[in-house]
Amino acid sequence: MRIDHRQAWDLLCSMDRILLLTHRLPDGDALGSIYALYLVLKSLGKTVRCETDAIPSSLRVAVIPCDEPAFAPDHVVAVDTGDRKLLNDELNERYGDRVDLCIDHHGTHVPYAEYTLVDPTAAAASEVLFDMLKLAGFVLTEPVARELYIGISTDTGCFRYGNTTAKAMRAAADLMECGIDTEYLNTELFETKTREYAAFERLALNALRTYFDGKCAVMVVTRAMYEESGLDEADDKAVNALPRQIQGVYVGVTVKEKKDGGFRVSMRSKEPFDAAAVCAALGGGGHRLAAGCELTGTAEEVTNIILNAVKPAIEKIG
Ligand SMILES: [Mn+2]
Repeated sequence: MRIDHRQAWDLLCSMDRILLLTHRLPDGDALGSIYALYLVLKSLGKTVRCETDAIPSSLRVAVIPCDEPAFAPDHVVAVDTGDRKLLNDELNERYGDRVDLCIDHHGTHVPYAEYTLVDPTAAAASEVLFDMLKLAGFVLTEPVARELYIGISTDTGCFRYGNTTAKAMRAAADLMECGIDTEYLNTELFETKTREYAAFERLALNALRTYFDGKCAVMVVTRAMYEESGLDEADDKAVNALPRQIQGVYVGVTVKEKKDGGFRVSMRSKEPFDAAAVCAALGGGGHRLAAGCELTGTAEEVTNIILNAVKPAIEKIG
């Protein structure tokens, strides 16, 4: 059942012995929203703990001490998780059908919780939480503000993506006024690379090729690149942005060789190229300017499948 911010707050206040969950391969919003909610519930005197997947080292700045002894939860709350399938398999199996409340911002939200607070106009689940806390008159502490800022800033690409609204920026301004060090956070979140990532990026960029008069860029990332750079797979997401960054490119494609064979394809585009349509035709899906699919074959075969699939749309652009 859909509920509003006020009802979600009242519901949280009525709960205790709460387990907090978020989606697999956690990003900044997943962690910012789960930890912000953890801190808020702790400050209300509740017994609460978080269960998350492995946290990428690029998001270490978000991590707070929350090693609670395990307890059997009376209530389960999920944040930033638009579908129970996005919980990791183990958590989905154990808790997927008994989530009491989900707080989310995905327009594609597939209901699974008993109560759902979803606001697709919010840039981040952390913004939904911010709205709820503001409405409830909860006085934000610096640690809570910091987590919410991490969530909103990462889901908007540091306030650059199309989901950046004036409202999201106002929320960030309010969070700044709680005394958080945004310069430090922005440097950690958007500028700092591990040595392994820098080595991995160099190898990946060496493999980048352009096609169709420079309108399409394809970068094939092989298993050898992970081995040579020492990069953990959980930390490889940022390279997906690289092919589209080149001037004149309408569609940038990152093709990553999976551990167990096959390739994961990430497609980023610029208007008027519809990446979602191309990826849907290849058995995947996503958003208009950021989509994906999975393909099998050799790297060369997969590249050819992609080039054939993007060709008609590129020719239309002219
Ligand atoms: Mn999010």
